Amino acid sequence: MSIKEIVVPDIGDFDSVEVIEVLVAEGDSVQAEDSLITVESDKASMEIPSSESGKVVKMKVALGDHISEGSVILMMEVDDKATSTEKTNEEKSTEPKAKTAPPQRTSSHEKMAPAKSTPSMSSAGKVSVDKVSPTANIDEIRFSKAYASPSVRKFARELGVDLGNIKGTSRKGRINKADVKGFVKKTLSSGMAGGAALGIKPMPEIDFSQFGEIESQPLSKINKLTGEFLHRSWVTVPHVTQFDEADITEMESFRKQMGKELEKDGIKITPLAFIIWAVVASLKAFPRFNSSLDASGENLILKKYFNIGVAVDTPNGLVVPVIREADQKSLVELSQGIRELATKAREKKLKPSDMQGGCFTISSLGGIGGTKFTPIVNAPEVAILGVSRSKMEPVWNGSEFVPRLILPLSLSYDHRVIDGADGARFTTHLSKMLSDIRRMMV
Ligand code: CAO
Repeated sequence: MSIKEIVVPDIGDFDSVEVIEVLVAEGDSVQAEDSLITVESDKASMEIPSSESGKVVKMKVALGDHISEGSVILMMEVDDKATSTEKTNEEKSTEPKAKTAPPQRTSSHEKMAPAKSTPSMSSAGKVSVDKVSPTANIDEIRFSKAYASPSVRKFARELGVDLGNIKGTSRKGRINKADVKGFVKKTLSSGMAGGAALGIKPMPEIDFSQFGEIESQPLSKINKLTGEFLHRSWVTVPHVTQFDEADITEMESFRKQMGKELEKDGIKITPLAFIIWAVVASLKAFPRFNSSLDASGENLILKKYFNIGVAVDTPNGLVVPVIREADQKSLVELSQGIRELATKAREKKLKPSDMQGGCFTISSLGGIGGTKFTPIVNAPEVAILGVSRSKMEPVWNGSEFVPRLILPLSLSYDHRVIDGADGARFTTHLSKMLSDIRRMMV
């Protein structure tokens, strides 16, 4: 090991130019030809590459310094053995190669017209366009017009980031590496990553106030969290929704009869308790609906427990508390469980553990209205049941139309795990359970 001075090489007619970017820091490991600093004259800017590989032990320049050929940029700890091996290899090579890449020039956004692509001098001395192939979601014209150095352009391309979307924070609006990292971080946390990964351009920023009066309201914490989960499920789970309906005429008359008896004890039973019971019976008959794919997507984890999530509408947004061991609970216990969790949810008293461990979710909009809807699977669960408002309808019994109370059901499922035929079998079974409550006794 030895300590070497890394100096500014021949930079042509650049003399006493200002350091506008320091691209490495003490302690960094650097490869030969990695860019160390960017300098700028009144004509153009240029990246100065390293002539050696090693570890930066001392920086000798700082932002704003003026440097010329021969100025010391930094002190580097160099592995002499590696250098001599490299040299031997280079000598063996039949093609002569320049040891140090010439400095990389980039256009100045003020003095020079923006380059069509991003030319940089390769180590063989030839002009090469970006080494990384263009990414689908990069607008090449905006990318080329962006004010950034070749290394920042390369970095952005590697991440698939369109520099045209970034506002530079360096002098004169130049985009630096930190700006690219900040943009990626912001994009990931705003849930835009799914779109970028799919090659979808970000939503344009529109000033809606130009069309009329507006009010900006921040999303609640629950809105943001739920939005992230739903977005992930929407883009990663291939959804199919199976519609069906159940004749709940008998179930409703039984519920009303029971309701009267239980009213004096302050207990109220809604259709949802029956639906949870029927869902559990259907999960037992179709165990694949009570499963999750593991993170690798290669194995199906079948669950032997029956924890049912119930979507609850609260003033702050949608939450999904879980009724544990629903298979062990009576209708009254299920009703009390729903009420307790819904109250806790609306009073913001749910604990994280109240929302974990679900196997299957029910989203009931029956108390509100609507005919059908397509719920989004609460991944990693593989299916969700949407329940809409029941309605009295004329049903043909073979000889005449009779009034029957019909409950609309919408089952969305993960098509990677559940086939269409099984989707239809599940809702048929569920409908049968709800239509004939004598089955509850069996
Ligand atoms: N058809 C007709 N009436 C229904 C019904 C249905 N499918 N489901 C419930 N009702 C009735 C109830 O019987 C009750 O009527 P009464 O007061 O006359 O007895 C009334 O509607 C209100 O019920 P409820 O909504 O208070 O109770 P619930 O047990 O049905 O539901 C809960 C509880 C917490 C699920 C519900 O309040 C809720 O928050 N629903 C919204 C869920 C949601 O936002 N889903 C969308 C998620 S996005 O996928």
